[in-house]
Amino acid sequence: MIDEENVVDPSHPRYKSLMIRKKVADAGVKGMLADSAMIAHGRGEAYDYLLGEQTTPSAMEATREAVARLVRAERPILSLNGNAIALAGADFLTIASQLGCPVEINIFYRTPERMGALLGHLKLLNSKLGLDVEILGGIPDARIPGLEGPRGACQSNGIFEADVILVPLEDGDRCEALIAMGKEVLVIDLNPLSRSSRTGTVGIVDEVTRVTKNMIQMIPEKPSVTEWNNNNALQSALNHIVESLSNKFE
Ligand code: PTJ
Repeated sequence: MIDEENVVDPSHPRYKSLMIRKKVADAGVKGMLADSAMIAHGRGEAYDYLLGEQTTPSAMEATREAVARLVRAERPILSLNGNAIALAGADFLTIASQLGCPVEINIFYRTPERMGALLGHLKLLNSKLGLDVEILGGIPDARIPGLEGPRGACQSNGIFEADVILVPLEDGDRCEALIAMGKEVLVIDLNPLSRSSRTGTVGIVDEVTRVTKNMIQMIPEKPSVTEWNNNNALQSALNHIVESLSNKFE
């Protein structure tokens, strides 16, 4: 499967999933991630397994709705944590460039070392891709009200002032705090039962690397915002899991 040099055999039936896991492992070695990053990833993998490791129709609809809201926004922003950057940093920069908005590194377990590694990684990707996306988060000068400690730190010209915010793999507290600030919060989380999925304006129940690829395709289409019912969308995701489990051994 993965040998001692961390090389994945492409013939393995779960090659894609193992390659995604390898991205997390490699970023951990570079000091970009929280100690619990692989546990969080494993939780996501379990839900993805139950979803069939595919974008369900309801996740595609939620992605379209999130894109519509980002396109409509006056001050959109992508809030990126360690796992999101490890898994899809280049795609998030591409999305920010398409939308003409900044990204902001906003991490739960904030240390100067991790911030430095994440900023360095995104700057490198920016130049490799030939992009000039503004990367915020390094010099926080504002606080998300109600969030204690370093995780509430943000930039006034970024997350603090944004009207629509994309938050992949977010923790429930911050999602709630951002909603309380009056923002539209677009969540990417494989767990349809998580507080983030349930609290967000739009919950996309899908794997982050598939979501970013879909968003890059959809942004030029400029979809329209609908009357979004987040509970219905989350229920569809749960129904998909239940139906696929009940058909398993038929
Ligand atoms: O970089 P930091 O310090 O901000 O820390 C990031 C983590 C992810 C470690 C931190 O926010 C955390 O502990 O998150 P939680 O509370 O474990 O929540 C992560 C959520 O993301 C869980 O509900 C997982 O199911 C989901 N998830 C994990 N991997 C993926 C995912 N959702 C989409 N795509 C994934 N690849």
